[in-house]
Amino acid sequence: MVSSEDLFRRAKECIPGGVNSPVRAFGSVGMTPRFIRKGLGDRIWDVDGREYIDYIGSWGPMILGHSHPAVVEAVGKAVADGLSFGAATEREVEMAELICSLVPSIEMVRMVNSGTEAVMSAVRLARGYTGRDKIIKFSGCYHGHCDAMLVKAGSGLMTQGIPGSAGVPEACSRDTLCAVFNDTESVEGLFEANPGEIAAVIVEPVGANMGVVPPADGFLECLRSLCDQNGSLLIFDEVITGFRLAPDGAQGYYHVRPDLSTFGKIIGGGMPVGAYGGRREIMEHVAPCGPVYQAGTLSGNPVAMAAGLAQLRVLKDTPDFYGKLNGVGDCFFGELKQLAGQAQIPCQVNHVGSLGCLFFTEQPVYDYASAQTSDTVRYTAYFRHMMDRGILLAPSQFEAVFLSSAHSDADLDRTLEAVRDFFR
Ligand code: KE4
Repeated sequence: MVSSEDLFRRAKECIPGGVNSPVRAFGSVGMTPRFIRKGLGDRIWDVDGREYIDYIGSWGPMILGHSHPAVVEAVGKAVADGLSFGAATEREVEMAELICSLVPSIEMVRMVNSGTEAVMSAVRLARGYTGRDKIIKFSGCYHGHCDAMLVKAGSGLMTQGIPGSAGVPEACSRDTLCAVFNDTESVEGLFEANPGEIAAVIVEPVGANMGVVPPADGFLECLRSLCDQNGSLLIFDEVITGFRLAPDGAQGYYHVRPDLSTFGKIIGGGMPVGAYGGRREIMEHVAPCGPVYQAGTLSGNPVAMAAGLAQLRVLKDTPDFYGKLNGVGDCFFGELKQLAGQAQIPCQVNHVGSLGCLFFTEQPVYDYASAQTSDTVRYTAYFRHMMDRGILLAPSQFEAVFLSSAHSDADLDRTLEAVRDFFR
């Protein structure tokens, strides 16, 4: 039987860092990464035969758990008819119609292959539509790895402590301005210093790449009015929050309507899918009907569409899906918060619905700087403690716990018991 250690050793010979995405390397927890063989429901198995309750959930897509029967069946049927044609298919129309029907701010949507591509395209569209170059983002928010967004990003970049990235020309990041999440004055200041030059503000409506950081009351509303006052577009990066917090994502959950939204993860059902969309008069600037170019060989791939459609239809057709899942999240993270409050170790719990995390710091976490006060050595001890008990969390303090409808009460209770053990 091959081991994770064997595979990691081989992988490092032919894949940078032995992984196809940095966070998978378990670098910040100083361990050999687990190579996964199988997932079913809320469980995954590594090649070494170990079983885990999975809270990574592929970083968000597995909101129904692994290998949901409706998704597996849909993919099987789609594959039988061919994997890709480089031509339009009915499923792309069905996916676009479904997203437009679920998200009121979306009148038109374009499929791409990742969240990064969705953000890159939405930023280009905002620039093309407004004729302006500057973009405001927020420190600690991660929007994928397109050059313009690798400025004080969250997720892997935060874990590695890299403020930006090598290889990004200053010319590409010069027009990306960084504000402070939950600090409206920092945004106002950037607008005042760059009058008439801001194409868009892009924000994760719930920060989930510096750990989980909810928006302060009024923060999203303030971004909306600042964009309106300055003729700039508001872009909600809903790659994580889209179809997780509500049928219409964080924009529905918080009742703030962006001009453009980006999606990924859940809309692919585990397959590589991203999307960006918004008002018709903006989206009609996208080629071939407008001057903003964007394209993709596998965009709207029929197999990926089948997986995404199957997942979105289960979410849409399951009575009170979000009320139930968000309720499970409130209970689970509420109990976690209680344990944290009783613990001798300084820690905080932030959550929104089924998305949350435990920070090892004594101060409340409400932005990038406060998240960085977390004790990552303590987090590593926590991660290893949980893993030893068959519970797989994110191998980084600056990621999220993703709950799914497949997480059983028994598994959630077992997880909380393991947390109690850690705090003893
Ligand atoms: P992808 O290109 O990885 O599909 O999406 C980029 C992206 C865009 N926007 C948000 C809010 C995101 O969270 C992401 C990607 N999320 C990380 C997890 N925090 C992906 C995990 C990884 O990089 O391996």
